[in-house]
Amino acid sequence: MSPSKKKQGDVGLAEPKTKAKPKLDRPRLYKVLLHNDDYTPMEFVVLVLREVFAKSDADATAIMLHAHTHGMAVAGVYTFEIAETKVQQTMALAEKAAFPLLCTMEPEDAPG
Ligand code: TYC
Repeated sequence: MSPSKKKQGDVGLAEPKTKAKPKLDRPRLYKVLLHNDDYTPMEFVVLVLREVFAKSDADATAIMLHAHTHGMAVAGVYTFEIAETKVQQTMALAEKAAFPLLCTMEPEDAPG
């Protein structure tokens, strides 16, 4: 029998289980967070924000001060793999310098 000949009740006659979507969903985005601590120097946090997150000196300083004052700050918002890489790069720099700087990521609120 040819593969196209399907008997009644065969899955070939069923409605598709999922309907084709007219548009692709946008990729989910992730916030990369820098957490405050009492030991990492401010200059080091600014350096990380400049080198890993490509921030200007002014933006890096503002983000660092936000983390220093409020406990944490959003360093940037990225797709999953970019966010993951930036977390790893930040933690590698902090570990190499023996500072306890903590960097994590979390999903952005799903779009309405
Ligand atoms: N609180 C640190 C200090 O006073 C500086 C700092 C800022 C550390 C932001 C971490 O994410 C951070 N040296």
